[in-house]
Amino acid sequence: MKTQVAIIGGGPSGLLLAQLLHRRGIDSVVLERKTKDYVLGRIRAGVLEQGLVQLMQEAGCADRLHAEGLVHDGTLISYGDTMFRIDFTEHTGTPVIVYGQTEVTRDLYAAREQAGGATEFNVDNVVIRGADTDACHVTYTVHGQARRIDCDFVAGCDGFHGVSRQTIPLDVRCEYEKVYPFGWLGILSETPPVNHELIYANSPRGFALCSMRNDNLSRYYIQCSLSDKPDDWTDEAFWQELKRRIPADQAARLVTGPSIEKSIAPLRSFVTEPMRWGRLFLCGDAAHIVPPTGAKGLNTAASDVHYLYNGLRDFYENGSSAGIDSYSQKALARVWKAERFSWWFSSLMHRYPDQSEFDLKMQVADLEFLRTNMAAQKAMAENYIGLPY
Ligand code: FAS
Ligand code: PHB
Repeated sequence: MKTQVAIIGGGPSGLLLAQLLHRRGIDSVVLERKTKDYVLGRIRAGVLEQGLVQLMQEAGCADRLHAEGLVHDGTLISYGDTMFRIDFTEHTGTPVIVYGQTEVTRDLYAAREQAGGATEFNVDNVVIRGADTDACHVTYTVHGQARRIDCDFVAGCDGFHGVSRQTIPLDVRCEYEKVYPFGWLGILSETPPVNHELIYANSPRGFALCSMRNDNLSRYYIQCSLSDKPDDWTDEAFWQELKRRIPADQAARLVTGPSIEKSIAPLRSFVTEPMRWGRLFLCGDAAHIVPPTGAKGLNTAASDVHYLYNGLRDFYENGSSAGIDSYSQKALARVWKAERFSWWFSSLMHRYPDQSEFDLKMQVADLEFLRTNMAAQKAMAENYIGLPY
């Protein structure tokens, strides 16, 4: 088989890139390790920056997003029983959209199928070969059958545990990592959200987040120990702990119910440089990871896709390699700002085992400054709604 761009990974990065390229007549093949249902079953991000919304529009996939997505003009932040609001639209003129990553991925798969795009599921043993030569190709197996795709370029959109990043030689790659001493226990429940906006809560018992997917589907998280397993937490224990971490008036109005999904995500900050090696380009979680506190994971994958899509378009339509040659530097410039914001917001909102009494005083002073200073709120809002591409 031959294609212009071989895309490893059928998550949001790979699918969005494939759809954007298709709309410009650039051919791609998507190779996905799992099944479509498995990919859609993963409950992940919930908040979309305008940049991702615009890319979905450019991809022709934004109808349902606009019909069902929830426009959020701000968010609530609480510490103890103090709660204040950051008004994104007042500070930046821009809201965010609450629309689950599962739905983004579902819309992109529907578009891929409608376009008749080639997607191979259940692929194994993916190996990217000759990325640093003019004979770039990918070999893999499907149900034990050996396959090969000859391609101009490879987009490594296969997430943190994929093969793409590992293809770049160790003496070329430079990796930066911070592992957080806690995880997020998340549940999905068919209950009305406790508030129409998100609540990020810093409490002496740890972080909590109240989010949602729609008027009767809520998403809640609590900071938990890395040694916890989802089965260690009954629904009742989760609800009781969540109530202890959010302001009393919110806890009093919390509607509880059975969890329909329960999972624990470890938190890390991670970046690999460069994001390009020859004909291989890394996109999304394959290149970087953020703690989900700032809702930057999916949204930073989107800006990578934006840079790579426009670079490949420039190459095929104008014969210029300027865009693909500057991809890594452009993408990383924005990645590091997302890493900083996610690290800062995580430091502000979580309890760390090694925090001293002084550290806790600094955290409260930081929160007080954010609550009372409009310049601080504007800076927070600009990062949260998404820095420019
Ligand atoms: P993905 O990991 O989504 O997709 C990669 C795809 O590649 C997967 O479908 C995988 O099956 C496939 N793949 C892997 N190896 C392969 C191989 N060798 N061959 C072929 N295919 C292969 N972000 C937020 O903004 N908010 C959140 O609340 C949030 N929660 C998260 C919770 C968890 C548990 C995780 C892991 C991430 C979370 N994220 C969150 C970040 C998440 O949304 C990612 O940023 C987003 O999925 C990035 O999309 P992709 O880059 O497409 O990577
Ligand atoms: C979610 O709704 O899953 C969500 C929202 C905001 C975050 C993280 C997760 O910062």
